[in-house]
Amino acid sequence: MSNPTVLILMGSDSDLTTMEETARVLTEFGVPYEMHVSSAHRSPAKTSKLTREAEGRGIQVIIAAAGMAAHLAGVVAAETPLPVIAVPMPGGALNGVDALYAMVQMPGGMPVATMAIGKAGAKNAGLLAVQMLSLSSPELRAKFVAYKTRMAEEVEEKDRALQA
Ligand code: RP5
Repeated sequence: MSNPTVLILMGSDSDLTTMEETARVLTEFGVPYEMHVSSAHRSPAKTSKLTREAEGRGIQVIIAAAGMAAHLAGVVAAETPLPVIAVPMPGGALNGVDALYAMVQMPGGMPVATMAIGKAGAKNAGLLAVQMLSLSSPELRAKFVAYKTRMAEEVEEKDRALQA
């Protein structure tokens, strides 16, 4: 695979089953990515190094997934000019609502694009990264338009089946 353009970070390997959905989407669109377990709290130096070096390595979008006290996306955004997409992980006492609130409540001046909790959010993080990269890639844009057309056709088929 060519050089990664998307960097996926997750706070724990327990987030992997959810974040495989992001990887699946990027693979489907042929977007090269790199995935690391790196925590804002448990391995701050590693997280900082991966973030600071990302742009110089050709990364264009960073996706950060974390659960509970989910600071990962925020600390990543603090150290890079790249756009950051946040994915709240389910689990913990509040099953992802805690992570959602942590991620969506970034102070003014420090945006992260926060997705839904869990697999839907992980899928959409991949798709939003594709859309961002599409701005400078007509080929990727065409694939995304085809994806949306296919989705509409699937809804149509389901409706036809319901009417039959
Ligand atoms: C967060 O705490 C991780 O992103 C994970 O969602 C959650 C629990 O981590 P583990 O205790 O399973 O490693 O930092």
